[in-house]
Amino acid sequence: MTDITDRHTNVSDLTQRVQRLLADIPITDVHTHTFDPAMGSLLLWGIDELLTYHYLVAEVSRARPDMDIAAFFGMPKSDQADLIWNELFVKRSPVSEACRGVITVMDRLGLNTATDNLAEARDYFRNQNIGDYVNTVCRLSKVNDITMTNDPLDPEEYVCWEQGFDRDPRFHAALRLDSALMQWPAGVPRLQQLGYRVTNHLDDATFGEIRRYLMDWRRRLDARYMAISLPPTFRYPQADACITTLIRETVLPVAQDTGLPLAMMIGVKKLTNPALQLAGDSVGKAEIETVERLALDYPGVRFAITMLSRENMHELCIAARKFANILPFGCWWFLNNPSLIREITAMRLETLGLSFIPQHSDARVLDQLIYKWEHSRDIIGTVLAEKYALLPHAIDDKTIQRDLHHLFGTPIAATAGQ
Ligand code: FIX
Ligand code: ZN
Repeated sequence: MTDITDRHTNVSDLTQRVQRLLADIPITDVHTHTFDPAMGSLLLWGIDELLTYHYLVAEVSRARPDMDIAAFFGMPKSDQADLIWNELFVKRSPVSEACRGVITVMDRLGLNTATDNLAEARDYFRNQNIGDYVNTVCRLSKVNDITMTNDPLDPEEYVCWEQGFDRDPRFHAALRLDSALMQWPAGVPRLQQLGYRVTNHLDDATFGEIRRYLMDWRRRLDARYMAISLPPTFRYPQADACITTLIRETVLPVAQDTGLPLAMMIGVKKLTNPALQLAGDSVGKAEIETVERLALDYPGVRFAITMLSRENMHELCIAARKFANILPFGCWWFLNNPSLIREITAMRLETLGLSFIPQHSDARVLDQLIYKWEHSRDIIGTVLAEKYALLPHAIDDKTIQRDLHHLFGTPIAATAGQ
């Protein structure tokens, strides 16, 4: 039995080895809001987009409670960015995770982070072309496989798919279902515009047309999975809930017939504060029994699940121990902070071994891949090293690399039956 001193040496040695090896592991990012560079202005990048990320809008609304948020949103994006920089980075120390992220990106790009203005940063980005810059971001972040969030009902995105484009092999599609199915019948007019003969009535004809929509666009996007975000009140079974009926009658049959995984992101309370727009969403504790019943009733469907409430994450680990068709993934949104990534990763390793996907970036701005993955690799690698250090036998580099490839290098679809 190694004594406490040896054990501490062992942990620090293992941590250094894991981090060294992890630095060379290509990362698969299973959920982002970035886009293939061929999709034009849908792909957000650069200092003004980084600084007007909705996480920072929420934080500047706290730094400036006197600010008229509607007037803020009416300002040019560069003025919004200047204001956020001044309030959160100059007048206050950028210690929040979202602020620190911007600092990490600027630093890794060689930009001065102690400046009181954005002139140098804007000059840097003005001189970038997106093709080379995607390569720079992928090189710095080690991400080489990026899953987008794709919505054919979005008019701007629809045009891209209709016109067609040469796809960048690093960017993969996921068919997002929210605009079609949530707040039914809000999606009906757009589905009809795309030629699907749906009506407001939840009947077999409409179900059949929605399934046709899913099958058509799964193929057109070459989608890796279907995805939907759901409120904490989502229940299955729930006889009188539109969304439960629609998922049961359309999404799950397609998942069963095609083997396409279904990613369910559960626990978001949309627009708790509508004035903050995207920054106005909040969190609520969902019912884990709903996830368990879905996994029980649909054993042939692969459910990739992430939840937004910290309390739900432990319940999800236990549910995943009961159902192998539940794949926990990521530390989503309000959980994507060092203290919680550490806690969640430890509980997952302790309850699930390596049978989960530890992180996704949820990046909305391309450059965020740099910080979201650097910050997460540091923590996840360290927690894994601590678990290795508890084993009495030596762990060689090959074993560590095998485990890291498994944790960081497999897309949701490929982890079926892992
Ligand atoms: O539903 C989602 O995909 C969420 O991740 C987003 O709606 C959210 O705004 C986000 O970007 C969180 O990180
Ligand atoms: Zn997301």
